[in-house]
Amino acid sequence: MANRRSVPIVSATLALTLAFPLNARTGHNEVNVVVNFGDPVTLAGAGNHVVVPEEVLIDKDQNVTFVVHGAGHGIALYPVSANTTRDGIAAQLCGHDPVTQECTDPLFANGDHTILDGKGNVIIVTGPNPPFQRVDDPTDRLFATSTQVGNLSGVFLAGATETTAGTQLQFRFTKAGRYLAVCMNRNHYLSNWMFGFVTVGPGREDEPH
Ligand SMILES: [Cu+2]
Repeated sequence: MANRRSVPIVSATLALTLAFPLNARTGHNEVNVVVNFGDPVTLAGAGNHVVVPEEVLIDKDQNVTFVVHGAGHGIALYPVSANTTRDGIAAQLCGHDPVTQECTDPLFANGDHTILDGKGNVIIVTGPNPPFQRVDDPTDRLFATSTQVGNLSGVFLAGATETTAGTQLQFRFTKAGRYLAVCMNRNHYLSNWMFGFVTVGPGREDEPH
């Protein structure tokens, strides 16, 4: 469902990005790709717990701006192997009812889960909740917005509402590779599959001549 929904939004986002390159350095060709963290139309419920688009492709040294929609989201970013797929990650998360698309195990999100990439490398170990209130494994992670310190879980990001813009976080990808962006909300990620990928190409200077 998210795939179908993402198509027109990607087009609109790219059009906006190209129409308004807000960069004070004239002559500097800045590319900024928007990834919506939370569905920008459906602002509540499981339908909000998606990353739109689920896949983006950029060149090295380009930016991704994560724009947060709806409530309860935290963003964490991990490098993964190039052969890591959406299906491969989803197969390690809560199984979904084929009709309702809902997680069939209400206890799943609080369990201890280990997420592997396509090569079998350990990417995320969640530990159980309690005490781990977030999807919050710092190992090899590039950044996290809502990490737990001691017993205090980090606050989630302010998302866009009908009338208010949400948090906009920009990350500059300086190394080629494939990256997994997950929601740090255990229910959103582990139960509702709220994750997406950024693939970073080698960049022009690295291309063979
Ligand atoms: Cu979320």
